[in-house]
Amino acid sequence: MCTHLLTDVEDRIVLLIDLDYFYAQCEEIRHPEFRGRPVAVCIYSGRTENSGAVSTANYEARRIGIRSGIPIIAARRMATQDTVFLKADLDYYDAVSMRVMSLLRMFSQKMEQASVDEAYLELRGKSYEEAEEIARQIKELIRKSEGLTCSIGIGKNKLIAKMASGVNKPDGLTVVRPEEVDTFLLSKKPGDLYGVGKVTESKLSEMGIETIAQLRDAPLSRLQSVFGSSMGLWLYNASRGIDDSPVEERKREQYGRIVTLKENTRDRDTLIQEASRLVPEVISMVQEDRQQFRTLSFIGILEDLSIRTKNRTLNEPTDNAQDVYAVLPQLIDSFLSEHTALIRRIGIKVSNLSEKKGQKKLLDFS
Ligand code: DCP
Ligand code: MG
Ligand code: MG
Repeated sequence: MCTHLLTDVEDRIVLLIDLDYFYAQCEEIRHPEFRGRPVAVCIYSGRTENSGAVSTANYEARRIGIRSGIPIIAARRMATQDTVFLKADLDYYDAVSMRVMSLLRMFSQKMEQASVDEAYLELRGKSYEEAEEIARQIKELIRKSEGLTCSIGIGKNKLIAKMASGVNKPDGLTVVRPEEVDTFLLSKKPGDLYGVGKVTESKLSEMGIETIAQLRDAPLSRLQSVFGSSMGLWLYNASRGIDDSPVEERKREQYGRIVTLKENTRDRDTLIQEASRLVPEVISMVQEDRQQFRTLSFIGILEDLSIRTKNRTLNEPTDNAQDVYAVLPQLIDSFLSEHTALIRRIGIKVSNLSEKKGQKKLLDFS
């Protein structure tokens, strides 16, 4: 069965699905009255009324200069009268994200979630026409079930798919066939290669490399002497559209869930009760992935938004909810004895994972 290893890379098609202006689009869904107005979703640091940063903005807001990463104060200066400023509701966006990701999983066994709003899917044995049709179905499904638009890029590898997804945002669908890769890349700048940051870009520029064509002319040895052997090789390959990195689910290191409390509190019973409510969901994720954990953490986010954690490592790995219920009150007690501030959000997390052996799913035998 290893004969297909060599053809692996050639016969695959990669899709990158990225949700458009994700946090802001989530807000437009539950507040249709905001549609058409500039919307900025902000993470407030809490220090002063407007301290913090914009985490994302809808396209109306981007048109007036409001975008991810800028200080809220700067965004307020650019804002028109009808601009809406909202506090980020990460629990809500996470829940939407999880639902979208499970929809995407239906389209391929090979999926890699790359961030809260994007994932790579790998298709095999399909034509580019078929891949494009699948992309349309994905867009339709996400729109029907969640009301969200996304942009999809299709290419022969992750690099090309990711770059293609950015071409026609929002609600884009861009296919770059293997024979189009050269034209596509030569129309871009080195800084457009996904993975080239500002530092690399300016180093390249110092070397006199301003275009992809010039990057291709640079000898591998020169790139490696400036950027190190692996980054040098990556640049050499990327400028030629070569990227062999596999689409694979990143190994999870933890499972967890966080909620915002109805009101800030230090009440032991309330904390135990609210934390216990998170247990079934976390445990079912662990069990579904056939994992076990040894470490359990109670997370408390205090009034000033600082995050504090109490951990307990068990002697034996487990995937059992009862073990969690047994330890939680002790963790909460020691948390309360160490921190005097009111608690605003709480969470539980399990980590120190290992695979649960001996129970295979039917699928594994096929
Ligand atoms: N995000 C953030 N801070 C940043 C960048 C992003 O909090 N500096 C969050 C908010 C975004 C989400 O991550 O909604 C996804 O990031 P994207 O880069 O995909 O940006 P958007 O989905 O917001 O916009 P686009 O339509 O360009 O994909
Ligand atoms: Mg996005
Ligand atoms: Mg994204």
